[in-house]
Amino acid sequence: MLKPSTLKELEKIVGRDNLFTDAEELIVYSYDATRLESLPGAVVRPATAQEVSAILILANRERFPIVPRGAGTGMSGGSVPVRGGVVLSFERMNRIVEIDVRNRMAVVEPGVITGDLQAEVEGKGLFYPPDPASHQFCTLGGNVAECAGGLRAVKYGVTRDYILGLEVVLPTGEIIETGTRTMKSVAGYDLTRLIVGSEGTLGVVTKIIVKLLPLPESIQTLSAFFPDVKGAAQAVSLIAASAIIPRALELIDGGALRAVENYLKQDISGGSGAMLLAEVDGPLSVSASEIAILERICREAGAVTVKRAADRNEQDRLWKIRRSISPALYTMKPRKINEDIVVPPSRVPDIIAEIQEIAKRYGLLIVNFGHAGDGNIHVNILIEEEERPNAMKAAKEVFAAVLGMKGSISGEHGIGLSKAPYLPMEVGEQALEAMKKIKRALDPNNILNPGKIFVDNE
Ligand code: 2HG
Ligand code: ZN
Repeated sequence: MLKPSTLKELEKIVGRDNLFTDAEELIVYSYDATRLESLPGAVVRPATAQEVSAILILANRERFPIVPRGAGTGMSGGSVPVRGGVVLSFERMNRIVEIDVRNRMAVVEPGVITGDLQAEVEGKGLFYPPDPASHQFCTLGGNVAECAGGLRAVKYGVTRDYILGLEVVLPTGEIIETGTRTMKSVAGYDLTRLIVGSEGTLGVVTKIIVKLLPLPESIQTLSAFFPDVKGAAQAVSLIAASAIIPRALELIDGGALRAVENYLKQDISGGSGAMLLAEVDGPLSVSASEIAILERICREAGAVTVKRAADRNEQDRLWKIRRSISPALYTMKPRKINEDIVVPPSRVPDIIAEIQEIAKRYGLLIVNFGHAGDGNIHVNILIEEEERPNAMKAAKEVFAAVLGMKGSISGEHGIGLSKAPYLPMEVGEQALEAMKKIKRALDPNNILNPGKIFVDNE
């Protein structure tokens, strides 16, 4: 519960129009895409790093939680104010401050929508590769907090690979700059990398310097349909072992295909058991020969239909299908538990087979889709509420299988609330303690996003 005097102080910092306390306003900031929810005591919309700093200093003095929030599209509960307190929303810090074409970098505020930055730099012949499926809604601040991945990670890597530097307000209120505007720098500890993916627990990001690439000359896209997911998974592991690195290689199993066909009301697959979407880019001569090789590999792995997208419209149609899977799955059953496991790409066929086995054993509907090219599979357990205990047991078995294959329990969605109980399974007690020591050193009063990553982050 926030005291009236605290609310007055907050109002002084951000102004009356940027402090929300009414229940109907607070609800909007109480959940993310996991559908986990918890009401904050207040929401503030700061406009500068100085305002953020003043809010954090107040939070330390009065000991209330601060929860930074982008667009609330997160998939692990990272922005859910599970212990109440104050949500920091970055709607007003949404400027693209600078695009430096010659040095291929941009400076943005955390509230910029990822797709807006992509479009803006593309207009200047540049390319910001990280591409979460929610790019039209999610923000760069949220992407940095969770180290978002997305469709193009297989070739281009994830958010951390494009962050040169940050402006960060530390939990105790100091404003620091990390990194540089140069391609290299080894001056001191890499605080940029520490903050990226720290899920809003170690600092509040108020400015982001991103690295850009030249826009590839051509893009070619392929869809391949298989009788079953086994063939599609086999194709993924063959492509991963080939000399080609596609810029996207997405797998969609039969269950996910049916869901998206119902949702978009179109027959996408002619009843196929799985679909692969592959995309290559680069100079035209290179992309043309690479797409032909991918086509051949898909056929060898048993694809019955393989089609190249004829033009930009056809490419957009295919990516719309892919980006609609997650929303489509929400309509299948009352509850959607989504996991985000990643295994070495050669193990994709094994993990899919193992998950199917686990689903059968527990009598659960589990669909698999995602960024199979980099081994990152979105395992979605779709349930009625009464199936939850079984779903949790099944998820734990999936994690054990993933770790047995030297994988990770989260490729891109983060630990947040939903995976906190399982983090020790992956990192072990000593690494976990090292992480907690960093947290305690930077945030001695546990002001910033408490309850996340560690089950007991006191
Ligand atoms: C995607 O790739 C997102 O579509 C969402 O990461 C995944 O809903 C999901 O499981
Ligand atoms: Zn994803």
